[in-house]
Amino acid sequence: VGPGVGWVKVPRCGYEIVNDLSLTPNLLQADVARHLTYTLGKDAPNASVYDWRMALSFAIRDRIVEPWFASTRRTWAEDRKRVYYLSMEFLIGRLLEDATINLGLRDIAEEAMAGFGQDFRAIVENEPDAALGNGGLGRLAACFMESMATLGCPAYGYGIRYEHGLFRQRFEGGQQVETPEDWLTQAHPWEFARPESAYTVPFKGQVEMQGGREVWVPGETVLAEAHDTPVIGWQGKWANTLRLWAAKPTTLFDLARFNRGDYAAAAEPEALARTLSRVLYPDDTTYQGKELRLKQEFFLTSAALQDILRRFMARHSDLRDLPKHVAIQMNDTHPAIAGPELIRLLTDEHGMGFDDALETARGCLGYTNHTLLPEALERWATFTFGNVLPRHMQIVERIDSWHRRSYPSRPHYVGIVKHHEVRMGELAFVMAHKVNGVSALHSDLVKKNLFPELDRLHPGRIINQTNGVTPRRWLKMANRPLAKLITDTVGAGWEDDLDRLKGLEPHVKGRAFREAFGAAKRANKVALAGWIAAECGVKVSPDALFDVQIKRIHEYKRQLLNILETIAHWHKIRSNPKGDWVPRVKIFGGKSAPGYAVAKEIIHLINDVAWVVNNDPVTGDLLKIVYPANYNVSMAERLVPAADLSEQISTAGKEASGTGNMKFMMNGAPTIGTLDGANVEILQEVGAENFFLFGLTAEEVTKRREDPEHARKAIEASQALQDVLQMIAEGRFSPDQPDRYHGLVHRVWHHDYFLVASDFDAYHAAQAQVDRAYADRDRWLAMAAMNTARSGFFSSDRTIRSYMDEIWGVTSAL
Ligand code: B1N
Repeated sequence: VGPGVGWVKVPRCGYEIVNDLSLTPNLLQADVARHLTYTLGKDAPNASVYDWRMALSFAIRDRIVEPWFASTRRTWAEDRKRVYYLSMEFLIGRLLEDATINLGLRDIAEEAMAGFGQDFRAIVENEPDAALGNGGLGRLAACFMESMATLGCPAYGYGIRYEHGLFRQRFEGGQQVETPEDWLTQAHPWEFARPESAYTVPFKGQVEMQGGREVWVPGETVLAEAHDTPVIGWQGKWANTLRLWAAKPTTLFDLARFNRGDYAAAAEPEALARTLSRVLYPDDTTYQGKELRLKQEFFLTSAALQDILRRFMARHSDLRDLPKHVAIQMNDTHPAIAGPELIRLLTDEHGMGFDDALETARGCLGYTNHTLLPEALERWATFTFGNVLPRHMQIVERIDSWHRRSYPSRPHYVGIVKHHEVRMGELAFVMAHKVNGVSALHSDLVKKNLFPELDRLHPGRIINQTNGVTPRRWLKMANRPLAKLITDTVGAGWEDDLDRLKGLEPHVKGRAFREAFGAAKRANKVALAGWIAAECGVKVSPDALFDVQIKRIHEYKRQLLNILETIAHWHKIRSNPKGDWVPRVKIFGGKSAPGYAVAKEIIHLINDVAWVVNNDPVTGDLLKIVYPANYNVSMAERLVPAADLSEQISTAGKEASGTGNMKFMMNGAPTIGTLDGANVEILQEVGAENFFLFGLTAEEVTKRREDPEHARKAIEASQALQDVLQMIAEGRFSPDQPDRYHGLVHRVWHHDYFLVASDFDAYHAAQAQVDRAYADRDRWLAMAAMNTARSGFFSSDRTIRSYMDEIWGVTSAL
């Protein structure tokens, strides 16, 4: 059925459908039993947890389909503008429990499964994490999808259906070992394959002049096949689509080559096709100029744009109207080929003039910058770029000269093509009508340091959109004890109106509420302690302070600072074991990029220190260090609700925003942190009395680096740091190989780019302050509760509303 044909208006887009069913456990049980029997072909007595999980997932998915159709129909009927979020990463995690939460079926599902003698938790945990992303950038895309659905913002997410998501991490002798992740070896019950929605994506070849026109004659083609996963919003009022492309071979050129007897070449497209959507690049905030990555980026972008134009043309004929109906957001520069590709489609395929095409494309496109780190800024050698995308190379050069001509007299003009490289940041900037950073501080630095000249040429184009996280997954679902306390205190409705958490503030003054808050936290800590015992073989007390740093391992995030300070703390306890110490559990989680040797060495050190400290009878329960392997979204869902302290200690100016910091705040864990990324705004919201601030500011960092002796001076001024470095250098934590960390210690002394030494004493002092605050339990609980109460700003609903207003020009359909 085409748009508007045979469509009956469904009031409020399926809201009633969900609630009218007033689904009881019995009704849901019937659905589960039906799917178990007829979809899976299993008899209940022989069904495994996997089978039950599949049956329940299909039963829940059935509930999503109606609101999903209703949303699509409504968007067509009202001819609404749609948002297209293009991202190489969607770190969505598990979907089953989240779906039950948003449909209001969480408890009903639990009861229904209990009726079959099945444990709902075990079923939920049987689902593999969909790890189609590295870290914050990918998880942000997933939170945005959920918020767009909640807000009734008509939207598609476009990404790649990687066969293998982010690698699995194991530790062997304390060192990271990577193994492939294989979430798709099991059936994926949430997606619908759409073999009828497939597009040909061309690569390579050459551009020929034919009848006075440039014609791209590709050398290879690949088929992009759509796989749709519905994304349901809070209370099932709206659902959008996450459309992931799988690469399939086209036989277009195979046959010709095959007939010519060129069998190896005939097999080439097939090999290329299979590789294209095979694996996610495991780099986070770094970048390697690999041809396959460029092909993946173009594969995603071209398929998405063809799909977008097809949808537009089904209803409209004048492509100059595209910006009225289409908003395309580029999640970093990874899909920045969207600018030239849209121009190519508009000119080469639809006959529009270049200037009109450029204006039209820019009217649609927005660009989000997520990092200032120079090693993350994509730049492709013109050789590679021109080889893989010869027509786009011409178009990029034309965009560049057009832009240069518009601003002829600028002495500091920054070109898109420079020193035989295509700079994707500049390209994305020029092709976007809005460019945004992801926190107030970061957006400021994007203006001042990253694109100063482009900002002067296009004042007002750069804006800020501070990140956010979805409170449905990160509070309602992950932290049931606290969610219940919040509802009992301020009533329901905070889930999609998070500013209502402010209503907790007056209650924080009452002892009873603080105790209830403490009881919720303790329940989460008891659960985590059980899991840690099982996972790491370490016994930890739920009364100890749970101090958590979970994120990718990166020098700028400074896990090294944390472990060095932990050693100093251990050393101090040992010098006075009878002292009045606050017991602490240091929890680390995170993966290193496989080729990032320095990060891997930090992992090794943390594990080595953990082994020595955990086996030290002198410090005993006063200090434990745990580092569960394979940190991912579902591990974060366990750790965040149980955390007492949130470690956000990056070198100021380096963390664009952070989003973990927001999750901890929401879950009542105060931050120990630097003035970096969104920490600045967290501090502003929560107040200095509820935040442990330390360290150099971004400006001070720049200044400090001018002194080539900064590290030596800082170390010489700090006895504690000297002792720590001495112990490591002597092999105290690596008795089997005493010189193991000589390189690491040498780097702290002589190449301390991220200023670990310069911030050490301030961090050490801030940690002592944390201990004092925690020792006063009542004061601590008030701080923790204030963090939750003042976290409303960090809902991704606020972020998405702002994107809708300031970038996309779309309104809610609800
Ligand atoms: O994006 C997050 C921010 O909260 C983090 O501060 C930021 O580090 C993160 C290349 C990236 N920036 N850049 C990346 C990821 C993969 C890749 O291949 C770069 N990730 C971030 C959300 O805004």
